[in-house]
Amino acid sequence: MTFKLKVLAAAITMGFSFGANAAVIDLFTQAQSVSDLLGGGATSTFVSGAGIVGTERDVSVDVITSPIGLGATASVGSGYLSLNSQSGVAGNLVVQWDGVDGSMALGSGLSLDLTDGNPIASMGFVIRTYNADSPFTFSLGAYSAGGASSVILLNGHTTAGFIAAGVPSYIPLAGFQACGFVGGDVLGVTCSGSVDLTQISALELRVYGTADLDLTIGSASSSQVPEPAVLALLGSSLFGLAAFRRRKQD
Ligand SMILES: [Ca+2]
Ligand SMILES: [Ca+2]
Repeated sequence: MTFKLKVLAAAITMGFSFGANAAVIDLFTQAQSVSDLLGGGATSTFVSGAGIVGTERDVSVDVITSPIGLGATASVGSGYLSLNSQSGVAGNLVVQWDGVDGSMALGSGLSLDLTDGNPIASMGFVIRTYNADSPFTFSLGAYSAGGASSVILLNGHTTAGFIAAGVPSYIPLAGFQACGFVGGDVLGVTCSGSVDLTQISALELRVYGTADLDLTIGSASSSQVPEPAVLALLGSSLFGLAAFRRRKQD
């Protein structure tokens, strides 16, 4: 048995296929690679170019468990974000879209309307995992002015080999407003203040890997999702809560 941890598999495709309106986060076409070994903290790189909201993508890898001398590598290109870990290695991956700061400190350089002018209830992310051979959890955090934030932590889906269509995880935008929610694949929604989804200053994806994880994720955007499609596709307790909250507001 090889202990290679390929995190080539966490393909995050956020909502592309449902409508024309979309706030593109990252097409994952600008190549980037970062490798880390145990000790010495995380290793990070910063890449700028077209197809990245706020121009710059910050990526760090932090190996937390490893036999001597082995490590993990995150790479981006051809529409995918991947993480490859060597034998027995477990590591965490962080991807930030926070404008040009050249730092893994969380900046505030975005001015992003995740709704793209649409009702929050009609928008969401679809995060597709194309390959994940070990358990992992991941979070998506949205930040806005004044220290407001909302972070959704989810269980990732494992796959038996590479799945060409990907295995989707759905994150309705309204989920960021469902502070305290736990249910389904959602392990928690942690809020500080009231995040303004129309004025996002930073987005952050975190992947918490376990040993021998190979993960691949696809390109990322927030897109319009027709409600019947949402109901049919999601049917999740998270969306149910979002719909409940919306009815209360009406
Ligand atoms: Ca940055
Ligand atoms: Ca940063």
